Formats: sequence, C-alpha cells, structure tokens
Amino acid sequence: MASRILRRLLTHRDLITGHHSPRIVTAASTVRDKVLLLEATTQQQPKASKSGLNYLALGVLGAAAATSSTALAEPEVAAQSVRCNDPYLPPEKLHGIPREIILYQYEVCPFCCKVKAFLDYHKIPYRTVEVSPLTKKQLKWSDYCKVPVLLLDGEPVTDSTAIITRLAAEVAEQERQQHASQAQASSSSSKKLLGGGTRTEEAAQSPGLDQADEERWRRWVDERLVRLLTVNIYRNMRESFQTFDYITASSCNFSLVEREAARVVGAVLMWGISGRLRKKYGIEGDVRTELYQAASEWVDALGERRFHGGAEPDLADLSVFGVIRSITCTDTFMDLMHTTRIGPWYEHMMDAVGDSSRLSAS
Ligand SMILES: N[C@@H](CCC(=O)N[C@@H](CS)C(=O)NCC(=O)O)C(=O)O
Repeated sequence: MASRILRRLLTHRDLITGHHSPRIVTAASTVRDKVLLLEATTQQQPKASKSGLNYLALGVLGAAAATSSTALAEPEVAAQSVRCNDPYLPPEKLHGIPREIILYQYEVCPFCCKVKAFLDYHKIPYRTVEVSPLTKKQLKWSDYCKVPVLLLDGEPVTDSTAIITRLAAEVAEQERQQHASQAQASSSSSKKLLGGGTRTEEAAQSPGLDQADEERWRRWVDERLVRLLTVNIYRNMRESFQTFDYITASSCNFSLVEREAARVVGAVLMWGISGRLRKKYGIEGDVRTELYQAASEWVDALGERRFHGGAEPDLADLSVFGVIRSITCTDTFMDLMHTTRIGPWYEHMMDAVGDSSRLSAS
C-alpha cells in the first residue's frame, strides 16, 4: 500500500520539487456544499512570535530558501493582518471567491499544505510565494511573522484554519447561489437543494451534529496530529536528516553549498530540540506509537464511510490529508501507511484532491 501511494506521489512533481505546470481552472465548476452556521468576529492580528519551534530549523534555510515563485510582485496592502477570533467560525461578511489568490508559504509546512489541500480539492487557482524562514523578507509588508498568509484579492488572511474557514464559507455561498438558480429552473432540482448538494443524505439531515464533529476533528488536527507528526519526523538523527533532505529538496533555488549547510545545521538543531518539543506538547510515550494511535482514532471515526464527510471529503478530511501530505517521503509517512489502517482513506483522498490547482510563477 505504502509503495503504491509513494509511486503515485512521486509523479506529483509539484509536491516533491515545487515545480508546477500552469493550469487554469474554473473554481465555479467544482464548488462543494459546505454549510457553516456560526457567526464570526474579526480582530486585528497581534504580531506573532518568531519563536515557532516546529519549523525553527527552517530558519537555517535563510534567505536562500526563496524559490522562483518569490518573484511575484510585493502586494500593495496595509501592513496588518486579519484573523478570526475563533478560526473555526465562518466570517460575518462574504466577498465571493477571490479572483487572485497568493499563498505565502514554506513549501512543506503542514499548515501551508493544509491550505493547499483545500485549494487543490476545490480547483481554486493560486500562486505561491516561498518565504525565507530567516529573513521573512517576502512578508515585510505584514506584521504577522508566520506562514501561511493568504492574499485574497490583496486582502491578507492569516492562520491556516481561519483561511480554510473563510474560503469554505465563500465556496458554500457560491454553491448555494448555483443551487438556488438551478432550483428556479426546475422543481426537481429544488429537491436536490434540500438534500445538501454534495453532502450525504444522512449529513444533510443532521447538519448541526455533522458540523460539530467536523470542527472537532479539525481541532484535533491542529492540536494533536500536527504535533505528533512534528516530533516524529525529527525523532532521531537519521530521520531528522531525512526530513531535511526532503525540506531542502522542496525549495528549488538553493545553491549546493546553501543546501548542504541548511541540511546539516537544520537536521542537527531539530533533532536536538525534539525532546523539548515532546515535553511542550505533553507527549509522554513513544512518539511513533502515539502517532499510530492517532491514526487509529481517525480511521475508527471514519467507520464505514469513504470520507469523514461521507461520499465527499469535508474540511476534517482535507485537514488530515493536508498535514500528512506535508511529510511525504519520510519514514514517518511510510510507517503510517504500512503499520496503520489509514492507507485506503489516504489513497481515496489523493484521488479526490487530484492535481494541484497551483499556477506557475509569473
Ligand atoms: N496556527 C498557525 C500556525 C502557523 C505556524 O506555526 N507556522 C510556522 C511554520 S510551520 C511558522 O511560520 N513559524 C514561525 C517561523 O517559522 O518563524 C496556522 O495554522 O497557520
């Protein structure tokens, strides 16, 4: 199973190398029905701490980490960011699917990969700007120091969860409008509208419960799964080097010397602090065993369903998939596929998400 998945992944050049073929996709044709009930509030984003331990080692990648996509023009936006109070709550105000989306990212950052999984699944075109972890010069227009940052027609939105919540609300609204116009055209399609579009009938009958569960698992990804993945990919010196081979290979504009320096310093540094991370995250047992347990929790939660969302992935599926996809080519990933029951779901997710909707750098 794992080797089949890996073979297929290796055909996805964009994931491994950061190279992408240009592709124009119409977002409107692939929107999914996401019903979000709660109200949102927004507030000014405080300046983020630069001490994010997860990707601390990425700092050693330095200014050299800028890839070709960095060539995109600096945005003309106010030096401030917008963030939901509670990132799981949809925004009060919708603006429609943005015409231009730019993702400021680290290529293999799990939070950025979560956002990319959402955009890829919905075939919403986007460009990426690879941020230098050391200088963050690509983000100097912003007071927010982390990635991802998404520019939606020039408006900055921060935090992967808030970004996905916001985009999901836009997509749901677009789909609602499409259904409404279809319902006007024929009475039979109005029946479909009540059925919830792409959601399962069961889900449509209990939207409240369904959304609460979706949110619970999204929180689980942010508060448990990402942390477990992080401590696993740096759990010993060999795996830490393997992870940094992968990270440095994913940033395509390194000179040979820069790449080697980043690889060695980053791997040693991250291995060195992995114990502290474990403590910080309250992970007491063997990290691999705990990760396997987490995978079991997820598979058990799926039950007989193809996806958590039923016949189609929901935001929980896309979040779990996105963060796991960020560690492709590591032993942690292979062990997850070999040792746990998560493989079949992961393969279904690869099929559902399909090719990336990322546009090539201009
Ligand atoms: N809650 C944030 C977390 C973002 C985050 O921690 N990003 C890391 C990269 S994986 C970061 O930018 N750390 C600060 C740094 O690299 O200086 C989200 O979901 O977007």
